[in-house]
Amino acid sequence: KDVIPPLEQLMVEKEGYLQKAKIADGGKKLRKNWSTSWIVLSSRKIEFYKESKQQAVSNMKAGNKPESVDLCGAHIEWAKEKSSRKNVFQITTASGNEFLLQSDIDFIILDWFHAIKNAIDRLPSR
Ligand code: I3S
Repeated sequence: KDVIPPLEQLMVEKEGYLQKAKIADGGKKLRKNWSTSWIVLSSRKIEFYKESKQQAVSNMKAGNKPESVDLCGAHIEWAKEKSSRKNVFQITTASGNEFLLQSDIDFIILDWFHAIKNAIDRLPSR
């Protein structure tokens, strides 16, 4: 029998391109490597797609899953000191994954910061 996921989990709140660098995995530091990522925010998670949305859809058909970030218990903060780039913030997950997100365009990064912060604040902190 198929399990139908709750509607709220399917609702995309925001999506678009940002620069992304994963800098830690499970608390273990990683070498910073910026790349463009298609970011999809829904109420409980963020998904990072490596390619364009169109590419992502065909990748998904091939059974490839995007990198998914559980926002429950996550933190978001501006991270000026973590990069020479402007407009960088960091998301740290409860599992110790750390991501930097960046855009040169001020209003774009501000919109993302507030959208993700609101999503985190609405969730139980665990
Ligand atoms: O924090 P870092 O180590 O200065 O970050 C830079 C490096 O990740 C660099 O790559 P290499 O480790 O291969 O040299 C990147 O090209 C830079 O973009 C990183 O610095 P910024 O300031 O752009 O985050």
